[in-house]
Amino acid sequence: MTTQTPTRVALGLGSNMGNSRENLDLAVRYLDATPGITVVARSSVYRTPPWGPIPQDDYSNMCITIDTVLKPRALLERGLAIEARMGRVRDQRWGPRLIDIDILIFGDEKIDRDGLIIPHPRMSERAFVLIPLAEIWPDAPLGDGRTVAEALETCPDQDGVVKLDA
Ligand code: PH2
Ligand code: MG
Ligand code: MG
Repeated sequence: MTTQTPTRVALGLGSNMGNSRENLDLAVRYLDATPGITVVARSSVYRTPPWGPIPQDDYSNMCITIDTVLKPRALLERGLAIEARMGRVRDQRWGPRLIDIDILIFGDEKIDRDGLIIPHPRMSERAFVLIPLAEIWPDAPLGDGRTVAEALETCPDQDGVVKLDA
């Protein structure tokens, strides 16, 4: 039998519908219950102003790191299945959501294929991603030569991101 070496992966989670804290917790539990996925670390939860063109409620955002033997596409599909099982209905791009599970970093892989782009193309400008991720994996490679901690030095809009009580 061969044993595969797991890959360290960063996921970004967000919710701004229903009980956002519970939604984040449940998503982490579903991920951790997935064969081939082990949750390694979870950040604090942050209240963050909505980013993008659509006026909507504040988000709760957090990041987790996992070790996984799943391939990127299988991990994406597992995230989508968890979103669907939790009742997410997809309508507006950038719009409000019950739960969003995004693959941010997958080892040092670079992928741009059939809608799956890794590292996540917009994370280096988003305080609601970088601040929680820097808590648990400051050295994470963004794919552009910078680490998460380095990108945070120049990232805009950090003031609106507020850590919630544990
Ligand atoms: N996700 C979006 C759009 N805007 N804003 C915040 N603060 N947090 C998010 O997770 C978020 C967003 C679409 O994925
Ligand atoms: Mg997203
Ligand atoms: Mg998403």
